[in-house]
Amino acid sequence: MTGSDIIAAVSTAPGRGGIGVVRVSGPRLKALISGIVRKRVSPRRATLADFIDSHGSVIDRGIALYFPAPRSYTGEDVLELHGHGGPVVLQLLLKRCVELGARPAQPGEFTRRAYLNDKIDLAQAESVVDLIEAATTEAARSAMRSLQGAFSQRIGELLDGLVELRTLVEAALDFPDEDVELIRQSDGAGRLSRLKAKLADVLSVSQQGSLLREGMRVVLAGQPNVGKSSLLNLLAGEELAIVTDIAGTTRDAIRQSVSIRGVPAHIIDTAGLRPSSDPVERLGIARTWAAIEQANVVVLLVDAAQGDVAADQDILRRLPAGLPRLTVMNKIDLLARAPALERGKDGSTVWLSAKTGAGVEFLREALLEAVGWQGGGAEGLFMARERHVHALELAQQHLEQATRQTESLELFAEELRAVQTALGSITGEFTPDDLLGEIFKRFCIGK
Ligand SMILES: Nc1nc2c(ncn2[C@@H]2O[C@H](COP(=O)(O)OP(=O)(O)OP(=O)(O)O)[C@@H](O)[C@H]2O)c(=O)[nH]1
Ligand SMILES: [Mg+2]
Repeated sequence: MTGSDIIAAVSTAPGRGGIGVVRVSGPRLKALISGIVRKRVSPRRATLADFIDSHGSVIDRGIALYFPAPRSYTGEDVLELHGHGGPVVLQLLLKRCVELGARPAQPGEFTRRAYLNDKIDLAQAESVVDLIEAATTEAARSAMRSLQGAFSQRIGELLDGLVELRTLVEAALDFPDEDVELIRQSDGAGRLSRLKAKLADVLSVSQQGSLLREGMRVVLAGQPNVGKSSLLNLLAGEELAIVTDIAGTTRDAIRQSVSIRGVPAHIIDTAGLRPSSDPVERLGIARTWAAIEQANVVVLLVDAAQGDVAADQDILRRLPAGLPRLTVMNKIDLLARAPALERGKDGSTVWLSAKTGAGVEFLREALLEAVGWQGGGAEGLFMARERHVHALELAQQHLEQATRQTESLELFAEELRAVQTALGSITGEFTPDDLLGEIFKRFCIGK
């Protein structure tokens, strides 16, 4: 338990609703409870009660729920007052709690206390936010899996394997005469390569999870009139952008978030790229290039009826190197050509019609492929953040460096320690003290 003060906040969304909840957490809430509710509130039972202000007038009538420490969300005493969901009523309830010794909670402070009191680890705490912010069903499901500990468990398994290896290495350092032999006998090399394989696996799943959380930024680019706005409207399922046969219709970038088989995609329709002397159009074109800089994948649209012309080649050449790209040959209805997906070295080409919708499924497939989505649904995925991906990549780098340290056992041990620090930063729980504990537990040094 942390020796913290009492915090209180309205936990339901702002605005009006059927029910509103004020949540309070802190050490010893008994006095606060009796200042608001004039009857006994039994632990973990719904108690219908009047909520009273300092003059004894009734603020609201609702349900009081009391969760004594440590069996609560935060691990401290927690009180929930379920009243009517009006902003004024809820503010009055909050004010009453503050009069009775609470202070307004900081953002995320309840979950932070849950973490500090070991109710959940850091990755789980983060997945609480991810669950609330999930933009698609798949994102919500994978956030829930992280919250239940699926991600933390995978990190835990990695740490277990690592600690075993480190224990060996530390022992070898303590008994220099036997070091190489000891590590050979205990299959040190085998352990190291299994650890690498496992880490690569977790990293790949985490990258997928991170994609689910952040979504992909897709920029539709190309010459004027090739059908970018038509394609945005098709993907969005509504007429968001103006479509005309006048070249240079779109000026401002238009953004819309859609779900592509459960993966959030932020689609950006842009001003057509061409030399222009119109100052407004030039500003629009500058924005197109700015959007391309931020993209995860760029879709170059080409009018299939005209074919891939020099202007399209110019645009292709100006795209940032290394940025995943797709080519869409649009308007196949004019050619009576069948939709198709052709995979090539420099990105796939999709033949479709933004007007009839033929071939759009191929585009969805190609987009998912371009950002490295491995498909098969989100089953088995867990929500991960860029922070986690970075930490895993760092761990991977140190593991690679460890592999190259064949000369010095000290440097090898040092790299392994760095791997552990990186992994431990994900769950926020593994400190050097824990490592010492592990070593003592497994090896009898005093023997
Ligand atoms: N036949 C046919 N016409 C299309 C197709 N897609 C777009 N068009 C037509 O092409 C014209 C231009 O379409 P837009 O979607 O406005 O093109 P854009 O690329 O956004 O053009 P700008 O905003 O000017 O850069 C319109 O008349 C559309 O109806 C298609 O697949 N088939
Ligand atoms: Mg347009």
